[in-house]
Amino acid sequence: MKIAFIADTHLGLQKFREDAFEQAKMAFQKALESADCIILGGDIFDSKVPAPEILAQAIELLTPAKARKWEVKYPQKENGFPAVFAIHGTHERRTKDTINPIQLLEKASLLVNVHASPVLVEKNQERVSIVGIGGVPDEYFKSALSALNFSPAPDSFNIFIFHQTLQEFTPQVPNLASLENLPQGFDLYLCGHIHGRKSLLDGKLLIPGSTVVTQLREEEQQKKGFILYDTKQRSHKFVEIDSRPFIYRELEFTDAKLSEIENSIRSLVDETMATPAGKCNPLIKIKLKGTLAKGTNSCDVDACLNFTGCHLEIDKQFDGDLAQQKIDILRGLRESQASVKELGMNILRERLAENKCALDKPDELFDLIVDEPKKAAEKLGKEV
Ligand SMILES: [Mn+2]
Repeated sequence: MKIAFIADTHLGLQKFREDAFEQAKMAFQKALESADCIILGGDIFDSKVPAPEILAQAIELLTPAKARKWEVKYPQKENGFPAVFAIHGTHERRTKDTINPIQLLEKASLLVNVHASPVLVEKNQERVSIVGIGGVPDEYFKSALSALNFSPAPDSFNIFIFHQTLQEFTPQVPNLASLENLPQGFDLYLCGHIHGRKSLLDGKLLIPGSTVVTQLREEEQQKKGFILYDTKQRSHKFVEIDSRPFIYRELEFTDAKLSEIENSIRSLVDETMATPAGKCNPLIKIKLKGTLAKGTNSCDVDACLNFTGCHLEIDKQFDGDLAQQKIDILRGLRESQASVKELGMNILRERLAENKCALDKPDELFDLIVDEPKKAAEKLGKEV
């Protein structure tokens, strides 16, 4: 069976909303041309409560899959669903008793949600079992895995999908689950969440990366696309999509004046633009490092820069540039929901401890406070 694995399309992404949709569309079109089924590895949406316009984008992507006559059959499930299987990502995770956007799309018969719910599919006597676990906060991944106690199905090719980082992917983050915590005995492990492409365990664990640039990090310069896996050959290939090129560069200065910085940026942009990188205008991020000359204010740098034909982002990280550091902290907080959530979670943990209130899942309470403050108040009233 040929399986297309697409992850992290981030529909509704604030900064590059058009790219997110166009590039996801291209991935879906190519997947429909070449695969017997499609698996989605979470973060289809950028937010857990997408706007109707963004839900409409997902419906537009999934409708051709619904219309297509799939050759795969579901021996254990009523037919009527397309061969599109998904888990929710960390961006789509909501509290119990609410409906996340993946569950919503399943209700519309546009996909099958395989979070903690295995599906068996069959084509030409070949049986493939697909199951997975949606994204959870990292500290709960190990306990969620042991609670759900996944095991492979007999006489099938077994696929396990997850949306999480592991010790082996990000060694700098402490206390993460590792490869050995994953359920054993599956033939293929597919992982979303990580936005750069990776292959581990001799091709048994595959990460396609996101289909769109989200954070403008150095590691996001790879070509975007998805994985096409052949269960009979046990081999895979990466299928590229025509994504907006992203170029990341660093420039280092010593006691630099404004004119020197601007000239360096200009020649770097000119040089980059001289090599045609693709159909659309490239996205260029330049990180500025080192030291500034006395009296030079880094805040003046981008005021004079105006380029056509590319999207330019400048990250100013000069030594001792306190004004810019403060701006960066504020901007980082504004742009990263996760950081704000972490701050909020820490405050909530402190308050719960002060009030000697021992809740076993403070993160669920936190989500409830965000989504449904009334219910949260009721819950707290009962617990305290
Ligand atoms: Mn993601």
